[in-house]
Order: sequence, then C-alpha cells, then structure tokens
Amino acid sequence: MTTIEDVIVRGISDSRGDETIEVDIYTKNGFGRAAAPSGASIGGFEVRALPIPEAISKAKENVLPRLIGQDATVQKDIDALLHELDGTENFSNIGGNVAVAISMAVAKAAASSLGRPLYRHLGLGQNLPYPLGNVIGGGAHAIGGTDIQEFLVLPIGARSMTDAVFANSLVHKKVKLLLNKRKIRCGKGDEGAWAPKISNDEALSIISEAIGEVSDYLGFKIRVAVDVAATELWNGSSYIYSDVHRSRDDQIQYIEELIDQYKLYYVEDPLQEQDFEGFAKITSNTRCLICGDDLFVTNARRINQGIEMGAANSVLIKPNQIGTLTDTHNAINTAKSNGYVCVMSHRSGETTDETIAHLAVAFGTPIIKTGIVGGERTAKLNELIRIEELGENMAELV
Ligand code: 2PG
Ligand code: MG
Repeated sequence: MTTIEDVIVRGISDSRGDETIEVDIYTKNGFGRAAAPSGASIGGFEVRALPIPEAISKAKENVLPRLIGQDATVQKDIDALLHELDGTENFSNIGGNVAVAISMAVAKAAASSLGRPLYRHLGLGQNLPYPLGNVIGGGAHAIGGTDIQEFLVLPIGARSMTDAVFANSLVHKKVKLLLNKRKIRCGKGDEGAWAPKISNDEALSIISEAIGEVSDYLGFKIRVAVDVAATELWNGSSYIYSDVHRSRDDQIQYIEELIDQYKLYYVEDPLQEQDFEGFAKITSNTRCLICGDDLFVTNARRINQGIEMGAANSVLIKPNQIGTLTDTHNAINTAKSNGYVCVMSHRSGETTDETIAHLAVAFGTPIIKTGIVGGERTAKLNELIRIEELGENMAELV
C-alpha cells in the first residue's frame, strides 16, 4: 500500500519566475507532491542546488528508477538512499533541490497512503508555531531597499493561529499607511515585505509605531525582529552599509544597540557565516534570541560547533539547506536538546508548497518564518489555520 509505484519530476515556476524542481510520488493509494524553494542570500555551507535541466536529466537517469519499489513510510531509508546515490557531502551530484523535493514528496505520499495529515505522520502533532513575518526589507531581496534584509514582527501574545496571522497582516497594512503618511513610496521585495529606501532606524521606528497601534487595537503583544543577513554585507574585512562601513567590533556594538533600543525579540545572522566567536559574544550579553541561518545552514555538525562555543541560542531551519527531512529532523533535535529555539523557515524564492507548515508542527518548532502576504507565503499560513482546526494549540513562547 505504501510502496512507491511511480515518480515524476518536472520544472515549475517559483515566486520569482525562476524554474524550480517539483516531484510527484505515487503509491498504490497515495500521492505526494513537493517543490524545492530557493534562496537569494544563500549560505556558503548549504547543499548545492543544480541547474534545473541538469537536475531533471540526472534525476530521471539515476534517482527515480531507484525509488520505485521503496516503502514511502520509511523516511530514513529513502533519505539514506538519496545520500548513497549522490555520494558527496553536499548533494552536488544529484542536487540538493532534487533531494529535498523527493524527500518531502515521499513523506507526503506516505501520509496520504495512511490517510493522515503530514504533521501527524511525521511527528506527535506538537504545537502550532508563531508566525514571524517580514514587513519591511531590502538586502538581496530588494536591491535599493534597506541594508538590513528583513524587519519582521512576531505576535507573541496571540492565542490562536488566526489571530496571529491577521495580527501580522494588520501590521503590514499599518506600515504601508505610515510610509504613505511620510510620503515614502515603495514596492515590495521578493517575500512581500515593503521595500522603501529608508534607513534601518527609520524602518525600526515605523514598525515600532505600527505594532504599538495594532497591539493596542488587538489587545495582545507583538514584538520586533530582524534578519541582518550579515554575510551579504561582509566584504571580507568590514560590513558595508550604504552610509557607513562597520568593523566587526562596530557591527557587534551596533547590533547590541539595536537590541536595546528597539527591544528586539530576535536577531538572525547579525554577523557573517564564519564568525562563531562573534555570535557567542553577542549571545552572552543578551536575552534576545540570536539565530543562526547562514551560520548553521540546518547542519547538525555546525549546530554542534555553535553549541560548544555558545554561539547563538536559536537556529533557522530550512530543509533545502541540508537536503532531506531526516537531516532536517537531526538538526532540530540537536538544537532542541541543547535548549536552542528552532525557527522553521521559507526561502525568498517559494512555491505554493505548504510542507513547512506541517514540518513546524511535526518537529515542534515554536516559530515559523514564512512572510505575511503573497500566495506562496499565505499557502503556509493558511495551512496552519487548517491544522489548528484539527485541535492543535499554540506553542509556548516566553
Ligand atoms: C533568509 C531567507 C528567507 P533567502 O535569509 O532567512 O527569508 O532568505 O531564502 O534568500 O536565503
Ligand atoms: Mg536569513
């Protein structure tokens, strides 16, 4: 019943209009479909995505035939097979984009064969994650916008998924009104965040004003967060902002000032992807969540290195950074067993695939970063609203 009978791979369009991999898996009575997302600010230590035509022809020749006859419910074996067929450390042979689409599609086919929601097939059905959504942005997602890649909000006081989702939407709308009031015109970046040409401070003060008003109106707390994506600012010796160059020490001081001044709840990638010591320094001085994205790349080995050094207290989880669900789950377990807060995450190039909504619940990440507007972002948020209907509760956040 759960044996894989057919596999199809194709190229589809993502939210940037770039081609990406989609995989369909058929069992006798089940079906799973998943697509690989893609990043713009890609960590140097992520697994490698192959160009689509090459990825498809290699998959058809070497990978798909080997999946036929496998049991879709034994995820570990499927993922081990993907590693074996690839034979490299970073999926540079079959492509991390092919691997992640297959890994997720197999899990979905297994869940469908067993007549269960994906999150219950993969996990115990834990709690619903709080949505971390970007409201203003720039960096690699909107050239000409802010230097810091993402200014985000997290509705920590919401008591239901619907309240949380719409709190973020209200902040997104309110921020646009405040920008209009200041006669600042802008479009949107890759993830639907407003992309005005303003300073980081201006962005933070506009968002603070917006969350003040929206919190008062809704009666619960909303906090501010940033993803600096500092590897993108780093030129090998300094962090290059449009108005100033900051040394590593200046950058650390700047981040600490932003945390204090704007009471930031969460800072992702405040420093470039190799600076474990710098991350440890910032982490030791604050109660703010310091999250490693390019630093850890969802890789249990790098997370362990961080744990040993006290670098960060939170880990961004992107399945396509590591290539399989088994590796993703390992990364989460490693982080969680050491008290790190895991944040499931989309990529800037997305599809309407909703898998990460289920992964966040199944693997128990208390936060999910997946934008606020745009069909490829709301696909995940709306799936979480549907999961809530099945009786799951919001996660605990302090
Ligand atoms: C990030 C992500 C998602 P990208 O840096 O966290 O917001 O961006 O997918 O471009 O790496
Ligand atoms: Mg990031």
